[in-house]
Amino acid sequence: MTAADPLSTALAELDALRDAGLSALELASTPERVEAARVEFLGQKNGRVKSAQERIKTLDPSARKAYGQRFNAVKGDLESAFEAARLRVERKTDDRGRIDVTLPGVRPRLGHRHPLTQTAEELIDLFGRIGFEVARGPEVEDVRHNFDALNIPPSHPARDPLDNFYLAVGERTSGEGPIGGDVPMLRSQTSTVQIRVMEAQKPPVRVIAIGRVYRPDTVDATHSFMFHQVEGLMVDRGVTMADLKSVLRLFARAYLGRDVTIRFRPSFFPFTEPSVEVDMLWHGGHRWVEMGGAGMVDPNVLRAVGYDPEEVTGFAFGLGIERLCMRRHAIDDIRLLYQNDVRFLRQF
Ligand code: FA5
Repeated sequence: MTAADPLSTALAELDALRDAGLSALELASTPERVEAARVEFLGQKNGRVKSAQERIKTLDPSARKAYGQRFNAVKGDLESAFEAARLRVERKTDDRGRIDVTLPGVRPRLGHRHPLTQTAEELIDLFGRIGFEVARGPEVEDVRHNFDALNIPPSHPARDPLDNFYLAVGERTSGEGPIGGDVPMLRSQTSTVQIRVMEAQKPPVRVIAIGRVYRPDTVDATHSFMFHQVEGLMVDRGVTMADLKSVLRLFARAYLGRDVTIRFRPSFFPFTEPSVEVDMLWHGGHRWVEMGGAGMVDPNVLRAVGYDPEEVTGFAFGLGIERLCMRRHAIDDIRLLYQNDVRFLRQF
């Protein structure tokens, strides 16, 4: 075994000095103890830091730069720790070490709910006022609820493995045909909950479902690979497209404000006919951003859950919760909602 070289030994001792000094200062609970720790470590005459400084002279000139740098860092750390300790004990105790209970304390900073949670709660409240109850469904779904029962044919591009998070399909061999049935997946839309609700209850139905959905989308200012949707479903005798548009306009005004403009564009979803996409005029007023999709529930979907499309009709919608929250609070990048930076979160 070779002995450690003098520089390594000296650096290790500097680190040990720092640890000893920091713990002495942290443990000191009265001004006297803080002062004693200061004299021991940072004292001008015989302080341990001073001795460590002298040691540089004993080292080979080639080692002095490294030692000097480490020494300065250790000294800086101890000086900051002393300052922190001094402030901590300052005036809080009298000369016998007793705490002065009349001094103002440190106000604890209270946490609060995340803006997305606040948005979800507000949506539940707003839709609740017009008679929508809350329904829930699992985030780990099966292909039947995510696609089959929603009238999305086996060959539909929305099922592409590159656009979905399928689970446990690693052992499939080619030639097995489209992914279907019980194959588990992270749901890509909350429309799955429409099916679960209709399978479980007879009309009339008036529900919203809020939750996370997953898609391997490329992340940018308005896209994330995990986001939240609010799904709405109303099925009853005589429900029309006019009801759908009124509910969405009412909701947009209530949540986003009277001055927010929304528009409906003809679109296509396999589970609604006719279908629309709903856009909102983004903050700044220069561009439209898609808020969600909607439409009249396709008769095939109603039939598949045992409803009679001759008797009842329905509308459904699915809106992106992040984008609603962003529009409401003029947030320009979805990623801010997921970075957990308290300076951002504190504003809501
Ligand atoms: C759907 O997901 C349909 N299930 C909506 C629907 C429900 C139509 C019921 C008809 C009836 P779409 O893929 O367009 O549609 O997504 C709906 C909304 O989710 C978008 O308008 C957008 O607001 C939001 N969204 C979609 N992808 C992302 C993403 N990667 N990041 C954040 N939000 C997203």
